[in-house]
Amino acid sequence: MQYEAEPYKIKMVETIKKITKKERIERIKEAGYNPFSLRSDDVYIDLLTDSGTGAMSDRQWAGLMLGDESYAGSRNYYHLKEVVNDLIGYEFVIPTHQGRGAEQVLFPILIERQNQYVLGNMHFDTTKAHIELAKGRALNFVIDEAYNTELEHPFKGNFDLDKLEEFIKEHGSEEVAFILITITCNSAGGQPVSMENIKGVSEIGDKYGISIFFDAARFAENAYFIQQREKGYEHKSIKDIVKEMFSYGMGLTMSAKKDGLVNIGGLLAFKEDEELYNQARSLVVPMEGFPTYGGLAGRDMEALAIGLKEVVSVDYLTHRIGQVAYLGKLLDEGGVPIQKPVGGHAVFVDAIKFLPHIPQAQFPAHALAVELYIEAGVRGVEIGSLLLGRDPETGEELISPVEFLRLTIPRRVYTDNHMKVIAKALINLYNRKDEIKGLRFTYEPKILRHFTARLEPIE
Ligand code: P61
Repeated sequence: MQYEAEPYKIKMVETIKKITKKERIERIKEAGYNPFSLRSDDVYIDLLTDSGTGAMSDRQWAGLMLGDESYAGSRNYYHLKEVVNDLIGYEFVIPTHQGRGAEQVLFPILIERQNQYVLGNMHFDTTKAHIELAKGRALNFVIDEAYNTELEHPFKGNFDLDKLEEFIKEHGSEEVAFILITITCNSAGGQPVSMENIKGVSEIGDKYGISIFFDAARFAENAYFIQQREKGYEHKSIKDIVKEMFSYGMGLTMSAKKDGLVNIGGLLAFKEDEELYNQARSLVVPMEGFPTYGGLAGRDMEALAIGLKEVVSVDYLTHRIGQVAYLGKLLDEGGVPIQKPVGGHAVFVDAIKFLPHIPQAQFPAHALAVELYIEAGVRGVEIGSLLLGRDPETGEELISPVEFLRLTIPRRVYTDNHMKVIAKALINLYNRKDEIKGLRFTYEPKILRHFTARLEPIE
């Protein structure tokens, strides 16, 4: 550890600029106090998401030049397929334009009847939306420890296996369409799932005849945590851990915009079920494109094939996870309440503890996101009651078990100096937290409201 720095040097840079505080106050007001509606040119450090925002390597950029843009049978598809076969151990591979492209193809196949359940550790919002569009019901079984931000637990993304089995026994396995293991568990704070827990879920699946799938967006980060934290895996390679994890499922959807290290792309893959693959292949044509491109250009598939090989490098992962942990450490030392331990792709600030005077119905984490933008031009994102929305049946405002401001770190983009600026800004906010006010809607869209909502501070 003694002499470690970024495991890369910088060959190309993108200028970012900082507008004045006065300008930021105007911009966020124009944006209806919704950071999603800001222009990125008005953002200094952008932590909205780690999805598609990473920097590709020189090899990936070189790979773009090898794009074979044939409609059918592109050589880059075969390269991508080989990499997935080798790394993940799944035989059948379909590219998609991004994660939700894979979800929209797979879920209607697996959800055979209205109101069947899809059981997960914690479904991400767009995943939940796709389950519901396919007439299924999305339920979460993450361990209670995930909701207690102060409690240190090495695998806060784990399923509560007892609750999971109890539910299946009570409702009957025919009511369950499939089980989806999200690695890492984004909504709980980028928290990993242990191999033991994955194995446990798979045993329950076998016992009750329920299929196991992975939502694999951050699979390499999950594997790294297993290597660092789980007994028996400390001497295994990331590649071996990745292969073992996926061996417990029958397929995956993947947003490749995260651990695929690309700006656009997704995957749908099946271990060995050829019939399922054939069903998905037929459906992918009208939804995403011919099965050997699935909405991607040949060059995108090449960049993804290379990205998947790069992301399992232990040097890369040590720095990646280390940088996120560094930001967490700075915030913790400054007294800012965060989800502990720090997860893989982001630091999650606990807004209930940060702003105890703002009721959840006034969106404390969103208020914090707005203030952080005004303070330093840093754009984070709310993961809380604003994102959760209303009960689709009763229309009642749902209160989220957590209110997080997610500071999501793009891959290979910012330096530790950026981390210092982010931490300083939040610590300054913490020291004047009593001045921060809650927000209310001036416009509330019916579905996925957080993207386009407009709000105003409650004076
Ligand atoms: C994110 F503000 N995540 O975390 P797609 N599964 C998982 C994801 O994290 C995920 C998808 C599937 C995003 C992007 C995002 O309200 C938002 O490639 C575990 O984005 O289609 C995406 O993959 C979907 C940001 C999504 C949002 C929805 O930032």
